Amino acid sequence: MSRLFFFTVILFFNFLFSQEEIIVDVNPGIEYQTILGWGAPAGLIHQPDNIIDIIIDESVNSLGLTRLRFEIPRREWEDYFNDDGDPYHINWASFKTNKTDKIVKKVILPFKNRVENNKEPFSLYISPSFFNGGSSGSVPPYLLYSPAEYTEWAIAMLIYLRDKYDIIPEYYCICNEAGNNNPFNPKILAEIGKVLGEKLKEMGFKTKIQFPECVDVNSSWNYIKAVENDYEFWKYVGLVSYHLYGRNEERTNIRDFSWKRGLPTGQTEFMGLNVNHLYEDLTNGGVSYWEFYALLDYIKFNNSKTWFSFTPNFWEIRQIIHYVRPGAKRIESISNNSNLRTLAFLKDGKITLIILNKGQISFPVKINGLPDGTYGLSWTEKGVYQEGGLINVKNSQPLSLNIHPDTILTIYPHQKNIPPVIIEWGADPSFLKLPENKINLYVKAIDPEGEKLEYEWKILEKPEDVSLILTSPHSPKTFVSGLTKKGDYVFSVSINDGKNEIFKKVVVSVYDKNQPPQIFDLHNRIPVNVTLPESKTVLRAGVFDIENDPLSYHWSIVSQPPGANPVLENPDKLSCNVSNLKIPGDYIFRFKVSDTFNVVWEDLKVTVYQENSPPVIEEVKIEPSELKLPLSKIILKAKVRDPEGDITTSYWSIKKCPLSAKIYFEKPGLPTTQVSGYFVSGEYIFTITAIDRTKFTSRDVKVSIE
Ligand SMILES: [Ca+2]
Ligand SMILES: [Ca+2]
Ligand SMILES: [Ca+2]
Ligand SMILES: [Ca+2]
Repeated sequence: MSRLFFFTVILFFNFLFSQEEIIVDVNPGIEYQTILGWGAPAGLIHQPDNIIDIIIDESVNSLGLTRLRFEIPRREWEDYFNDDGDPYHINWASFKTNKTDKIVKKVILPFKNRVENNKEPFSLYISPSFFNGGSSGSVPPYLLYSPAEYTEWAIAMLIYLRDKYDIIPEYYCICNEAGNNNPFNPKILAEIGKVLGEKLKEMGFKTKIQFPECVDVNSSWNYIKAVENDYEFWKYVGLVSYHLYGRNEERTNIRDFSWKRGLPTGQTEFMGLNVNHLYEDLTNGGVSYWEFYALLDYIKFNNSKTWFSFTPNFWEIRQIIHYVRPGAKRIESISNNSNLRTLAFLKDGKITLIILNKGQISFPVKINGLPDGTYGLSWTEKGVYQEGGLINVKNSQPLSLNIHPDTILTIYPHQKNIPPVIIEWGADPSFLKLPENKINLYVKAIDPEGEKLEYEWKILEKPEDVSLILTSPHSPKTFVSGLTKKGDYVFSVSINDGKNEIFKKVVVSVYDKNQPPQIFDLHNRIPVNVTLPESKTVLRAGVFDIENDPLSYHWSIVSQPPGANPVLENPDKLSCNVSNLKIPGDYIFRFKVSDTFNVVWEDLKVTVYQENSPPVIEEVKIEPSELKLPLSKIILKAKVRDPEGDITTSYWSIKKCPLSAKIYFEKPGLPTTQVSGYFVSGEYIFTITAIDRTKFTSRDVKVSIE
């Protein structure tokens, strides 16, 4: 240990007296938020099957992520058609689960198992999207205007996840980015939140509402202010979250408001995240959850998407989140030079300190307030991860270090010998096409204690009757020859620091011919559901080719309703506009892609629905006919009809009533409902909204009680 300390001092010596020393004071007496979880990119699901498990492993075990977001598959779960028009009865046949099952099996369970293997709390939240212009499609009006129907839609998913997979989300966000390209607003969220929140409580779900999750901090703050006095709503809110895509000056307001109400905050989406965002969110935003959205923010794929390396962002952000685990409290740490930012965290009586120097000069630093003990030292300098061995704090002495330019440095409590950290590994090239039959396998690791590492490569799986030669199986890099048959070859490398042994697997696929392109996420949008007189949509596909061959696309019409004459405007593009969909019925479009060696295709059905007219509220009756106090209940009875015979749902709300009256609907989501409670004399206006698949109509019912 003393040898390593000596090494560290020498390492920093050259820089040591270059400038005046900066003082960093760590003060565990002042505590801020508790860290609850670090979130993973929602896009994990879109990665190729053969690489997803490796990405999840690195995301959980190296980067330290513990949280996932699940977007309800909107084009599949109950979507365009309401299940049965009764929000108090789930017609399970209308709730399609293929995609949900795939996401749970491919991402959520493997991720959850890894987090729980580390004895850490896994956390999940649900956040459906309703973008008018997105692949999700717009919100169906029955979800927007009937909080009872929305509640059924959400609860059905929670019941499904619980009963089938034993998964219970911590939070439910009603709309991803409410107000951004969708018709949600603060009042609608609060109305749904109250009904959903009460139902969750009643059914014994621990799930709380995550709110408002707007596109940026300032819009989120406006949403909060719009409903800040609606305490009935706030009692169901468990997390205040925001995205970062616009103006973000109001972070401290959101933080202070939330903390005052005992609520944690979270940053839950931005593409292009770096360590500065994390710092701002942890300090000004006071976040307890911080979440990635784009996988590319920390992973760099090779051209074939068969392998990846880590970006400098991965290592810089890892300097914080790998070491600061759920349950840690952020505590005060102050530097007397604003160019040097610091973060400090307390867990189990031990302190982790992070120093961020994003400037171009190095600084000598003196750190006060670290408890006596042994600390590990690691840093990422110009995007390169490095280990500095161990250092000791004795007799409450300050610790002197030098922070290099463009460096994020972590001083963490060293509690036991730590296994080597793998920086990169893989095969080069990452796959082979016969007759090529040789590759290089490589791994690069460093040990936190600076221990000498030993390597051993092994063959785990190979096709029969193949003999492979590994030229240097005990080196970080080895050449392998003899991959002469097609199939998957699985290698493993063990890395041993004398006390811990870790393993990595490398899978090399050998093909005997060019591989066809893969089509994914074939869909139409803008709009997703076409109802006349709307007569156009956009056909979209995603394609991936492992050899990165130049690709050509072709959309065509396979079948259409009699008399139809749709026009494909740009059939040679990935995204093709189709117009003149003037006849209702099913249109089958074919998307074909060629890499010049292979042609593959998939078909997409687009249904065009007949023109729709809104439901009609034919009559409303009130019982009793004599409305005289004392009165403890009345019954509202509406008769709703739809000209096309669509499934309709309805929702009752109170538009106006005397201030001192306290009344509530027994079943506001049914045409007939009892209204109970405490009535006083005065004027009451009840509103019923009747909703079919695309339209709604409302009627006010005025009642005088004497
Ligand atoms: Ca229903
Ligand atoms: Ca070690
Ligand atoms: Ca190909
Ligand atoms: Ca209708």
